[in-house]
Amino acid sequence: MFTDGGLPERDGRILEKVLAGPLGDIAEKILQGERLTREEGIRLAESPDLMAIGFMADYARRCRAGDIVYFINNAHINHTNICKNLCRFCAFGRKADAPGAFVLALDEIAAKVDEFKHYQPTEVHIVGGLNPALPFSYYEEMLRIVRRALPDAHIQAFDAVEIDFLGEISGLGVEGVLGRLREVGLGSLPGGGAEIINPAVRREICPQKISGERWLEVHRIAHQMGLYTNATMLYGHLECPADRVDHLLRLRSLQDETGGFLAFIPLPFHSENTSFSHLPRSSGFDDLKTVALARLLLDNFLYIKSFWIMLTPNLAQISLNFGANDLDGTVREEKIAHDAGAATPQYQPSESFLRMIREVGRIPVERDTVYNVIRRYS
Ligand code: V47
Repeated sequence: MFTDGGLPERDGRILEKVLAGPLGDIAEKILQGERLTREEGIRLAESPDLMAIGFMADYARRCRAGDIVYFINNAHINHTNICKNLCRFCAFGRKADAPGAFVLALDEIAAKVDEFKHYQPTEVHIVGGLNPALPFSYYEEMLRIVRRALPDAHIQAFDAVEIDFLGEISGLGVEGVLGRLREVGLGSLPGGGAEIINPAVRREICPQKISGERWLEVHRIAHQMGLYTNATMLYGHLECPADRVDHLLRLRSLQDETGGFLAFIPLPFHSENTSFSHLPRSSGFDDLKTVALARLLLDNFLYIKSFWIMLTPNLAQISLNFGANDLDGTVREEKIAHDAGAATPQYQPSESFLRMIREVGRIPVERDTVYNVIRRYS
């Protein structure tokens, strides 16, 4: 049964309570489809009222993006973990002579992609460290190999930090590199490397990494060239609520300018084997609030993705009621979170996504990277 506002009756009763509570003015703006300010974002980020925030985010999700929840049949490749940046939050990157350092030779990448052929992923997602020993031709050849083996798969590869690095080592600059990589199969950029845009936090957690401004600039260039990208935020380390809000607002501004972001993915910090191993994992409460905050502030993003590998399948499923509408994918092999202590599996079959999505009463859709529908399930 529905009330006049189009909400189920039960939701109407909850709405009344939210409107009468301390976040009522913000809820009113969400109902009117109005944009939230920085101050309102900070009030949400600091509020303990998870249920009210989740209710608003779920409402915003329903209005903006409907009842579909997406997943993708994809495969990840990490070609090297040797990295010159050695970010303090990262357990994956290491020096060339450190135990466990690796580089996949091009024939090893070819063999890996050959294995992928059995399950025909529609996306190959590639990221790695900034390895000074690899020439630009390695990256071009890697994409050629993937494209030759899986001509129909979309290649989402190299985050903005890697693209900036490739621009430097090749002398081609960001635009030159993106142009050359696109010729050999690059389809879009993943959202990694954003961390937290605030330079003071960045100095503590990743002093060698490009600035947040530069990260945004690389995405701006990609968007201007017609390449879609994703955006992430690494949270649960040294940042404060205002840092999260400012980060999201910078993404919102760039999206207003270019419209080139597809999905936003909040990434909960995993601390094992990092310089911050004394920090606990973010709570489930904080994870859900962060998803909801993103849905409420990022009013120009259609897709809020809960990366089940980092969030855990259970929390990722609950997050579907807190603003998320994408669970990412089958993945198959994941090193970045697992090196930092993630205890989730590295693979989930499509059937698991169908179950997770149906259990919360939503409609599962297998998508490709740019959200074309591959199959809508009843
Ligand atoms: O760039 C690194 C983050 C990112 C840790 O675009 C960590 O669809 C948690 O960007 N704990 C890589 N996070 C993963 C990534 C990603 C994942 C899934 C989908 C997409 C997409 C992008 O992971 C890194 C960094 O921001 N990271 N170390 C850590 N210890």
